[in-house]
Amino acid sequence: MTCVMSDLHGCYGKYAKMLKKIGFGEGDTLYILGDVIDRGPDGIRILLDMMGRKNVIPIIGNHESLALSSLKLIRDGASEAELCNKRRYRLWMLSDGGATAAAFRALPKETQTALTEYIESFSVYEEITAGGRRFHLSHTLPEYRPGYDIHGVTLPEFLWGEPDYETAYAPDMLFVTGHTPTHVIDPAFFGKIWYGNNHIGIDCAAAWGGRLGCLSLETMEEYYV
Ligand SMILES: [Mn+2]
Repeated sequence: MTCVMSDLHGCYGKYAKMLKKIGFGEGDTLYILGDVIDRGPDGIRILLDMMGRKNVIPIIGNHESLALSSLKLIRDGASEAELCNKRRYRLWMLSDGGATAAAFRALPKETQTALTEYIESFSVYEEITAGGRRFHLSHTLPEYRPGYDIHGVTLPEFLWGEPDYETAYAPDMLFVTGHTPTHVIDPAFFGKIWYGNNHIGIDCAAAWGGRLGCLSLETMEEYYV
């Protein structure tokens, strides 16, 4: 089974339940489309679990990108006062990064180093074939532009962009994204995976009172916790 989930946002319980529900094993591959950390309490715990699994492929989200420089400062022993002097740290704290920072601070330095290196290894996007279909997997996408070439898109657009869900970006590719909760795309889809115009939105608002969604790319079967 090849499956995708996104925007776990510290919800370790939902993550663990989902792995059990789908019977995730060594022959399976799970792509996680970013925003593992922040908002909920247990983002670091999820990252540590992911790091131990060769068949979990992480893709970077805006929360990991925003946190990374501060995580390195904490690893290198920065005090709270020093961190508060950094704009990116203040922005991270405004983005509900407090629980992530506290959990990271409590780790041994070797684990901190392993985690920052792990985040630096995250893909910007992946393109795969499953069930005879082509999929582009990324945290989000930039607005559509005529002559759009996905391979010319820069990292910030994959982290902070707002996709045009009304527009098919390519005729022969399904674009799977998180970042925007599906009920923002269509209020009728609270807690549900959304499909339209060769887009698939999989952020089912796990940390906003919704659910964690998981999609099998071979069968298009949906799973929820
Ligand atoms: Mn995001």
